[in-house]
Formats: sequence, C-alpha cells, structure tokens
Amino acid sequence: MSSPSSDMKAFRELVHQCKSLVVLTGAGVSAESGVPTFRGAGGYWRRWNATDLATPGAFHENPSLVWEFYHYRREVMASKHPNPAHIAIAECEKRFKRSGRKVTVITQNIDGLHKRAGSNRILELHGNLFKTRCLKCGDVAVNVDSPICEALQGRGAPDPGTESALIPEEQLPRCKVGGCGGLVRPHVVWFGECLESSILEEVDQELKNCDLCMLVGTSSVVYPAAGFAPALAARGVPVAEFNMETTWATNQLGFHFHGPAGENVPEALKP
Ligand code: BJW
Ligand code: ZN
Repeated sequence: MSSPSSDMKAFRELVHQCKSLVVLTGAGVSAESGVPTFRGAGGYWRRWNATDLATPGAFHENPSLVWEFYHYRREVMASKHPNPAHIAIAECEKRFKRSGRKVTVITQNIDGLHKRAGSNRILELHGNLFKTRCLKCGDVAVNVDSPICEALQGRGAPDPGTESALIPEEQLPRCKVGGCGGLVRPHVVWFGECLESSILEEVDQELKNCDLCMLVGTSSVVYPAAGFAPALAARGVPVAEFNMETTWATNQLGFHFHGPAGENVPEALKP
C-alpha cells in the first residue's frame, strides 16, 4: 500500500463530513498528562516491565507485589489531569451531538482520563484502574479509596532498589459486599484474559457503523485492539494515526500525523 498522507486539511474535511467518528486510543494519548506508556523507557516499575506484572500468573504468584504496582499507579493517576487531546475529543463529542452525529471513544487505557475530560461515549476495553473485582463473589465495584487499604499506605515506590512489602493476603484489598470479604483484584484485563463480551459486542457495532476513525497513541501490538484500525481501513473507512512513531499498522492507513497527540488531535478536531 502507498504511504499514508499527512494532509491535515484533507483530514479535517473528512471530520466535517463524517456522521460517526470512532477514536481508538492507547497509552500515548495520556503521555502528555504524565502517565507512563507501557513500551519504551517509561514502562518499568522497580525492575519489572509493566507488562510482566499485568498477568494473572503474576497476581497468583505474588498478589502483594501486583497490588503494590496497581496501588502506585492509582495514586499517580489521581494526581494527573486530562490533556488537550482528551479535551478536544470530549468537546468534539458534544459538538457532534448537537447536529445528530456521534463520537465514540474506544480506549485501551484504564486511567479514566477520557471520562474526566467530559467524554460520555466511552468503551474501556481493558477495564478501569478505579474498579475492583472480587475473586470470591465476582462483585465489580468502583473504588477510589486512597490508599485502597491500610497495608498499602506508603507502599508501591517505583525505584528499582525498593524492597517488596510482602503483605499477607488478608491485609490486601477485600470485598465490601456484606459477609463476603474475599480478595479483590484490579478490574482490568491482563494478558491471556478475555475482554468483556458485552464491550466487544458494542465495539463491533460502533466499528460497523463508523465512517471515520482516529487511532491515537497506541503501538498497535496488543490484540484484539491492534486489529481494529487495519480492519476498518481494509473496509475502506478512512483511518488517521496520531503517534510519535510509525507502527506496523501505519502503512495500511490513509493518514499518519507524526508528533504529540496533545498538539495534533486538537488541530484535527478544530471546529
Ligand atoms: C504518543 C505519545 C504522544 C507516546 N502522542 N503518541 C493475536 C495474535 C497474537 C497474540 C494475540 C492475538 N490475540 C490475542 C493475543 C494475546 C495477547 C496479545 O495481544 N499479545 C501481543 C503482545 C502479541 N492479547 C491478550 O491476551 C488479550 N486477550 C485476549 O485476546 O483474549 C483472548 C485470547 C487470549 C490468548 C490468545 C488468543 C486470544 C488481552 C490483552 C490485555 C492487555 N492488557 C494490558 C494491561 C492492562 C492493565 C494495566 O494497564 O495494567 O493493556 S497490556 C498493556 O498494553 C495495556 C495497554 O492497554 C496495552 C496496549 O498498549 P498501548 O496503549 O498501545 O501502549 P504502548 O506503550 O504500547 O504504546 C504507546 C504508543 O503511544 C507508542 O506507539 C508511542 O509512540 C505513542 N506515544 N507518547 C502520541 N505524546
Ligand atoms: Zn465478594
């Protein structure tokens, strides 16, 4: 396929004409808010790669360590704010709604920043950092407690030399449903786990109906999300990638805008 265009004027023309815009986002959309991405220099916590701790095996082996990691990220995230990319996407949704058009955010991020920016139509593919799921009764609950439990207070420091806390399981976050008290885990999707089927059905619907797509700040290596934009492009839907780098998907897409999402996304969505 020929290399993608970087003609912003032509892309903005498509935005003005489109009826249903899907914005697929990854960690790069939050990078300018100060949230580390997964792959690359920022993706380490202590001596672990973040993706090594995002597995059911890691939690099974050492729930204390994995909870320290997530506790750290919850505390960091609570101090971060949406950046101009999140805000431009949320404002575009409101503007589109007034003329009977729609914007849907399909995000791999668990940081909740799209919602905090004011987006309403959001599908969170990989869950949410501020939700827990009970391993005993399955209850899913919103949880913004800080710290999430007493034993994690002051724990989770990211420096490579930090000693692990080795918190006994009964002192880790527990289910608040009356009488349950089971161990809870972060309500996020780890490698090898299935994405929620109801969300995948909604995603299918949105992808089927959309007539324009923006792919923002993702390395496009993690499936199933990595397949969404190339599948749209193969169907003839125009897709624009916004990234600091090219990815394996770039050459299958119609547009590529090189550079920080916080600059290029607002430019692309200017009223
Ligand atoms: C900027 C920027 C700026 C920076 N502006 N840009 C098919 C083929 C092969 C394997 C599989 C397959 N189907 C499924 C699999 C297995 C696996 C998988 O995909 N493995 C691959 C690694 C090969 N997938 C799964 O296991 C998924 N489950 C599943 O499919 O179940 C069924 C099944 C299972 C097994 C086999 C087959 C089927 C589940 C995936 C769950 C991913 N979970 C994580 C952790 C979530 C919780 C947490 O956060 O702790 O999700 S992993 C991590 O990666 C996280 C992210 O959402 C995800 C994607 O990362 P993302 O967002 O792309 O971030 P980065 O860091 O990679 O990239 C950032 C980008 O931003 C870069 O490109 C930068 O350049 C850019 N950037 N600053 C613009 N300012
Ligand atoms: Zn429970």
